[in-house]
Amino acid sequence: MVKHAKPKGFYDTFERKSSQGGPESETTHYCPGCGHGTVHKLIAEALEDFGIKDRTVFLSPVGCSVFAYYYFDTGNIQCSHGRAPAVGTGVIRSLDDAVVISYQGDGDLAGIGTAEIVHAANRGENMAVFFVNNAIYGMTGGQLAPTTLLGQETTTTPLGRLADREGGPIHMSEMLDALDGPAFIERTSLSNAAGVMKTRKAVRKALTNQVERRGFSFVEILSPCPVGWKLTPIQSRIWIKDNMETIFQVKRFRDREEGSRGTGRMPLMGDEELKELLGSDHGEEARKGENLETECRVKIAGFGGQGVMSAGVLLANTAIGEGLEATWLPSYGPEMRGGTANASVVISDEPVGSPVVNRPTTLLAMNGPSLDSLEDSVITGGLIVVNSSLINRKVRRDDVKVVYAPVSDMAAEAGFLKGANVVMLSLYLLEKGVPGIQTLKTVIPKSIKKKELVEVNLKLVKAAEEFHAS
Ligand SMILES: Cc1ncc(C[n+]2csc(CCOP(=O)(O)OP(=O)(O)O)c2C)c(N)n1
Ligand code: SF4
Repeated sequence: MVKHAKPKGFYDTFERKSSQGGPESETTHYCPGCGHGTVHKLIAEALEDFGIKDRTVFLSPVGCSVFAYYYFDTGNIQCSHGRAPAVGTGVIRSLDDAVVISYQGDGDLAGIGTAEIVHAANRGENMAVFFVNNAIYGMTGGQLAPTTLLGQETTTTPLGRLADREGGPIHMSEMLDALDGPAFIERTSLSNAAGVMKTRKAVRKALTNQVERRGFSFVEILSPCPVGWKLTPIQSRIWIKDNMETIFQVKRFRDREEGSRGTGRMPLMGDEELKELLGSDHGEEARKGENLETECRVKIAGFGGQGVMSAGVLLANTAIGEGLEATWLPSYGPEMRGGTANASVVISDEPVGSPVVNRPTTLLAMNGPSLDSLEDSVITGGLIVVNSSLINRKVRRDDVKVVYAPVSDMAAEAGFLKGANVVMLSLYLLEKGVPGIQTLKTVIPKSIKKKELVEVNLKLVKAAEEFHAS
């Protein structure tokens, strides 16, 4: 007996909001005859049969399938248009055991996210990509997509797509097959029951590859959009067979037994490599007796050319050199030089959740405009170090600790004005104690490319030490 039931990869009920304000629904939001429902079911069945739904992270795209997170009982992330392969890269590289599914339409994958999919495939990232190609932008009303057939009428090509005007349809499977990275590439079709069964197999193959860590798998599925095509569901299936399949050849392009050759399968940098890179003992020795009380969120701000970015990199490297977690996030003003710029550095004992610093625990203000714009953002009890060579006023707040230091003058006295950033950074380390100034001294020779500048920078650290001790 064949039993038809909703696979356990789906939620029992789809608790999405009704657009009419009515009750929640057990049905999907897809139009009758839409291929998304079929592909969803094939994936949900495989998740159940393979017992992997609890370790699956499902990436919903922008497009008609944006609401996939209402259906799949998995981890879910809704990604910006076309960016699912980039998000998936982050997920798979940080969660060793995850099964990552990137589910994307043709506007999403072949139009807006062309770069992301090509590079993820080239790197052989360990993810399964299901590319639902319905030759149209379905959600937004049926505009031309990169995969629209020549002559096909869409709302933006009412007289049909012209090669001379819009270019020809992009063949994504063939394009990715030109790369060394992917492990598995197949194009299937939902034109009839046999095609659905082949799609089922390809979906399962891609997910098996995921579980076995074979790298990047790509399944392109020719799929009906009856509403966008202005055809009935049955006419749509016939249209796929007669039109899409003649342009997009249904076949298996690649099935590499040994899996991807890309870097997606390479281990990330381990402790030993980090130690070698940073030349420090990566932790215990340097931090003896020290504890980081809270997450440190540091904003280093000044005008372009003052070295705020490199000070941020040095700070993050110094923290990493002590076995701490650190992120560095640059923010540039509109001008390269003369405009304002700031670097956000987050340092923590734990992995850092976000590199964004809105409420710094410390502000290192290299110039007046930076102090003016960021003074109020510092948390109560925080620290502000002011470059008094360039900032004439005092800090207005009385609920933060303030250190005034003529960092530009100190750097100029040492014969290297550009090194004011290192003086500033050193003062921060001396104030906080963690990461330690000794670690900075080991990081400077590794980080500063121009060897002739190493000595003068170490001299600036010393100047800061003398200032701090005075
Ligand atoms: C950055 C951005 N640009 C444009 C849009 C508008 N938009 C929403 S869905 C969509 C088309 C999606 O088409 P496709 O990927 O083919 O999926 P389908 O709806 O056909 O399944 C577009 C352009 C958006 N939401 N975000
Ligand atoms: S517009 Fe097309 S792709 Fe979107 S739900 Fe309807 S049939 Fe499916």
